[in-house]
Amino acid sequence: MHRRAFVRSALLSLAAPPLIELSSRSSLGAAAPSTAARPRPTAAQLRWQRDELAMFVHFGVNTFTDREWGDGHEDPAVFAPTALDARQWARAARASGFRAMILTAKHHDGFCLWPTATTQHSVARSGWRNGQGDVVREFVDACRAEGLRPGLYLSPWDRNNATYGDSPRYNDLYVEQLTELLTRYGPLAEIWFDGANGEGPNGRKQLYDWPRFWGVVRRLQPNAVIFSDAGPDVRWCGNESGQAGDPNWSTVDPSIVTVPGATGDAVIPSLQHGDPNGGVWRPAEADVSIRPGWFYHASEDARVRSADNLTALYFSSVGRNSKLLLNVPPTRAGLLHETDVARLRDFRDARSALFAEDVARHARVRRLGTGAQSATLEVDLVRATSVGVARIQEGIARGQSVSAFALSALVNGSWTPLAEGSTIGYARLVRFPQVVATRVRLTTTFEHAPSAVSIQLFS
Ligand code: FUL
Repeated sequence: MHRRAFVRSALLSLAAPPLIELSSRSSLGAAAPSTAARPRPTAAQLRWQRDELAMFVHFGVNTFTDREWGDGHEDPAVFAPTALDARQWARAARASGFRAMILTAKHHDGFCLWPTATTQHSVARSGWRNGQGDVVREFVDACRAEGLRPGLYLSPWDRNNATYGDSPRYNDLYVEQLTELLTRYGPLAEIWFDGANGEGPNGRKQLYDWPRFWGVVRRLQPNAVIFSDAGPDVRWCGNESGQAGDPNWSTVDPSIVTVPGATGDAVIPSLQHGDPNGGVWRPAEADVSIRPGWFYHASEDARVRSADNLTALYFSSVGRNSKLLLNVPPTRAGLLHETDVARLRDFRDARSALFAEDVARHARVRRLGTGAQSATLEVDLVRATSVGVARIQEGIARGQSVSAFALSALVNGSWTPLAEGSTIGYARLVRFPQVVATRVRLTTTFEHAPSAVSIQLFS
């Protein structure tokens, strides 16, 4: 099969609607507690989650100075990609099953990848494309051409700008930068507000006007989700290693992390786990790089994650009710490195092989009783079938409720535990030692009103 057709069919099977439905109590006619007051995702949050995979693109002066955090004193002339091709980034992303991509329009060094009117510290002062270039434009165009949803990262921390630390003036400038990005490039899917702020004891202390920044995004890009430690739409998962929490609730108590970069003992646990009784829907995004650094360093060419490693990340992010934001940094040429592209392809092939065929798709399903707080469904595979992976999903459009699950299988006439865990949410991916089973049972415990749960099984 032609590679592209093969990828498409694999993705369709990944995205196929759940085949086994464990209906909510209300549809069984029982008196179900109302779910009306429970937080639910907005349409934009649902779309964000269904992307499953987004590619992060860290690119800027650091690419050329071999640094991770530029100090803001870089000469714009150092920005000199020799063969920049954003279409190559987007093609690699799409071919590997990614559905969105986020570019660092400005990192902490303050260098802007678009010709901004707000500062001289931008591509307009570089020799790239004779100072006429616009990386953001090329990025957004490439995303659209490849059917990916574009998003932008605009670092609040700015080590170059003279107004930084003069809080009202810098906030005005930051709003101008945001406004340029939000008005020039068409619809954006996600705006990424980084919580990093490395101001030292003698550094200039900036007081950010978060409500104003978020308000500007809402007004100019109402369909974009806003990411930060404090959301408001999508929260950081609390680490940069692609590990969503377990449990991972998409609801949070918004009084714990109120601003990006907030500190305190309760912050990381709240980002990692959310709160089953939280009053706000704010799912977690798991960001991580395919290399040790966020920016490209030739010295890391032999340290690109393997397909197995990436697949493990997929299980610890998408498979734990999160979304994987995987950084793949362009080289000084302005291209994704061939090793990284090959690993992305291997990652796609590994997923296609793992999720090739849902062996439960023709199975008979029985409900073995639905209590107020738990339910069991039994999948009759009819004949002995190898099973080693399960994909369990909750109908999150109506909220999240499962707090525990257990999987078991009928193997050679006896029921054998396969796996157990906590939350499900959008998706829970479970791997267990392969068994040859004739039946599989899934028992779920609900924290709130029962929700619709579905399962797919793979060998
Ligand atoms: C961090 C930054 O300091 C890193 O450079 C990188 O951008 C990462 C995604 O977020 O906070």
